[in-house]
Amino acid sequence: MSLTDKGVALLEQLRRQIESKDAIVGVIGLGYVGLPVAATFAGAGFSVIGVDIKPERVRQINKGQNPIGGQEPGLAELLATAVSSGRLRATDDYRELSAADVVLIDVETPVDESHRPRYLALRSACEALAGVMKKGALVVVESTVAPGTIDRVVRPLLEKYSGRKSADEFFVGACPERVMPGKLLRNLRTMSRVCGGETPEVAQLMVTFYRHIVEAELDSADPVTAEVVKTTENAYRDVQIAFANEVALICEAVGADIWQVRDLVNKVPYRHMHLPGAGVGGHCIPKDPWLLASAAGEAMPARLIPEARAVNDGMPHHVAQLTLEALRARGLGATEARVAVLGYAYLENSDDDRNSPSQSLVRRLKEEGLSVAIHDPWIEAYQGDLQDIIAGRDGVVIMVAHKEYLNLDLQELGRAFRTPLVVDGRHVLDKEQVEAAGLAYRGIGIGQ
Ligand code: SAJ
Repeated sequence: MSLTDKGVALLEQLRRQIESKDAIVGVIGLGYVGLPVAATFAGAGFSVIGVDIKPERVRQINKGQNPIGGQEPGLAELLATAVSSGRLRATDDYRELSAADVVLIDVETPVDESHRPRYLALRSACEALAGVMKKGALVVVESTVAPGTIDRVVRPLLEKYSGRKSADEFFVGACPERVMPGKLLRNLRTMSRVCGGETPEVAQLMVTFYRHIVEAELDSADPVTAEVVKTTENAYRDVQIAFANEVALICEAVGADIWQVRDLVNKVPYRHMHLPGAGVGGHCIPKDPWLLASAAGEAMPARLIPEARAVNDGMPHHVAQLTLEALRARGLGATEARVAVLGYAYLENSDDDRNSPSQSLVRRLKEEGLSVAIHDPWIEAYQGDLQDIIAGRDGVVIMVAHKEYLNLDLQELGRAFRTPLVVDGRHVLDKEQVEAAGLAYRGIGIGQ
C-alpha cells in the first residue's frame, strides 16, 4: 500500500494539525480503554469528542463523573478537568465525528461460544463513522482484533460506506491498547505501543500522534504486525500458564511439589515458568489467544494455542475434583458437604470478576450438589465477615490470592470448621503450617 499524491498532501496537512494539537480527536467507545484515552488526549491539550451508544454513560461523562468502576488512580480527576475545561465532550451522535481529524476505535471485540471473533460493535462503528468521516481523517483501531482484521474488515467497510479510498482520502491503522484494570492511566503512559500504519508514512504519523501521551517506545509497523503482536503477547502468557499448570498436574500424580520444582527450574538460565493456579480469567488472556488462532490458515490450524486454553479452562474443574476427593476422604459425600469459596475476582486485589475461574468452580460444585458460600473482600456482593461465612463449613477453597487471605489465622479457621479442609488454588498457604494446625490440605501441584 502506498500513498497517492492527494494522500501525501492530506497526510502532511494532518501532521501539522497533530503537531500543533489543532487536530480534533474522536474516540468511539468510552469504556475502560476509550475513556482513559479520551481523557488523556484532552489532558494533553487536544479537543476530544467521545462517542458512546449508552446515553447514561454519555450523561455521566458530560457531568465530569467517572463511570468506570474499580480503583483507577487519577482517572476521576483527569476526566473532571477534561470536561470542565471543555476539551472533552461525550455524545451518542456519530455525526459529531464529522469534525474529527483522528478517530480512535475502542469498542469491544469478543469471541463467540465457538471462539470465533464477533465484530458486531466494530462493524457498526466503522459503518457509522464512514458515513460522517472527514476527508483526510486518520482512523486507528485500538481494540484487540485478530490478525488481518484491518485489511479484511475495517478498511473495506470504511471505503464502502464513505465512498473514499484509504491512503488517498483517509488513512487507517492499528495501535492495540495495553491497559490493565487498576493501572489504566499508568499503562497508557508507560507501556510501549506498536503503531501499525497502512503505509510507513501513516505509521510515522501515528508515532507523532501517540508521542503526545506515551512516554515509552513507539514502534512503527504495518497493521497486521500490530495485530499479531498484541494477540501473541497474550497468547504467549496463556500458553506459559498452561505449561505451568500441566507440570503441576504431573507433580500431583508423582508426589512432587510444583512450587519447589518451579523454583529449581527457574534457576536454569532462560527458564521462566509461570505460576500454576486455579485457572485463567480476565478480559484479555482468555480471549486474545482465540483471536490469534482464528487467523491460522486451514492448512495449518493452530494446535498449541487451543490446547493451552483447554488446559487452563480445566483448572477450576481440577480444583473441584481435589475438593470432592478430599471431602470423600473424610466420609463426606457431595450432597452433604458445605464449603466456602474464597475469592471471586479473576485477579488478586481486584474487584474485576470477568471470566473468573471461580465462576466455573462454583457452578461445578453446585452441580455436584454441594452447598457453596462465596467470600470476596473486593466484591461488594461477597464482602461478608469471613468467620461468619466459614462457620460450620467443611472447608474453604482458595481461588484468588487476595492480600486478605495471605495471613489467615489457621487455628481460628480450624475451630470454625465442621470438617477442617483447605483446598489451595493459588498457593496462598503453606501445606506444613496448615497440617500443623490440624487441617487437611490439598493444593494445586502438590502431590499427596
Ligand atoms: N495467571 C496465572 N498464572 C500466571 C499469571 C496469571 O494463573 O502466571 C492468571 C491470573 O490469576 C488471572 C489470569 O491468569 O486469572 C490473567 O492474569 P494477568 O496477570 O495476565 O492479568 P490480565 O488478564 O489483566 O492481563 C493483562 C494483560 N495486559 C493487556 O492485555 C494489556 C497481560 O498481557 C499482561 O501481562 C498482564 O495484564 C499484566 O500482568 O500486566
